[in-house]
Amino acid sequence: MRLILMGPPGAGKGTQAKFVADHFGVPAISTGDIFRANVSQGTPLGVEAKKYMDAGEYVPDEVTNRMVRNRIDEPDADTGFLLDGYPRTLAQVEELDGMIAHTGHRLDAVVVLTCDQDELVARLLARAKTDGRADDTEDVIRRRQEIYLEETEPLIAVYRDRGLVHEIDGMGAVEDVTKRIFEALDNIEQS
Ligand code: B4P
Repeated sequence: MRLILMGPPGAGKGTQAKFVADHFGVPAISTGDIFRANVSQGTPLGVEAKKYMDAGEYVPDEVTNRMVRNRIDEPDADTGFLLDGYPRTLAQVEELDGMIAHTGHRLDAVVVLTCDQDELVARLLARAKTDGRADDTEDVIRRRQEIYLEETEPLIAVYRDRGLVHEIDGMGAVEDVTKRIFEALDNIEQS
């Protein structure tokens, strides 16, 4: 199973990714988590990514694409993967198309989590209190929402044209959202 999980910041991508990846027996690959791990270890990639993440901007495509390509080449992704937070730009879509074509497989589905704007902001502000993420301040949250609308939301139409999009209501209890995702995906044909 080769899946993408999309949605605005706060829609529940990271929250749902683990459950969905476990259900299908594939690794959950979160570009945000990989960047954050590099930031906390102080690697050159982390130092580069931190400048963008702290401002709510996207890390440049070249850096992000190289990182995902390396991760997908690892053996645990041979039978599939769930991408959480990638692709986020048109250039990343094209790059991912190339990566998947290279393996002789195809993308099976794109899950788009939807959520009310007020609820998105409330969730991220709540996380700011518990997790202390540098990009969960009100100004940066607003910038992340803006950039999502400009750069990432248009990708949904691209995947919709390919017949891959499953739009899932991300409001309500976490386990209810998970159930909706499973219902949508359990009967799709896998490559
Ligand atoms: P991400 O880590 O992907 O951050 P995110 O969009 O905020 O989503 P996340 O998965 O963390 O949160 P979720 O909605 O699950 O990216 C961070 C940054 O990394 C980006 O801004 C960018 O700078 C960089 N980056 C990442 N990928 C990139 C790419 N491809 N290209 C360029 N740059 C990239 O959860 C939010 C909160 O809501 C949590 O506290 C959770 O507990 C809560 N929640 C979830 N579901 C809920 C529910 N049903 N009810 C109540 N609360 C819920």
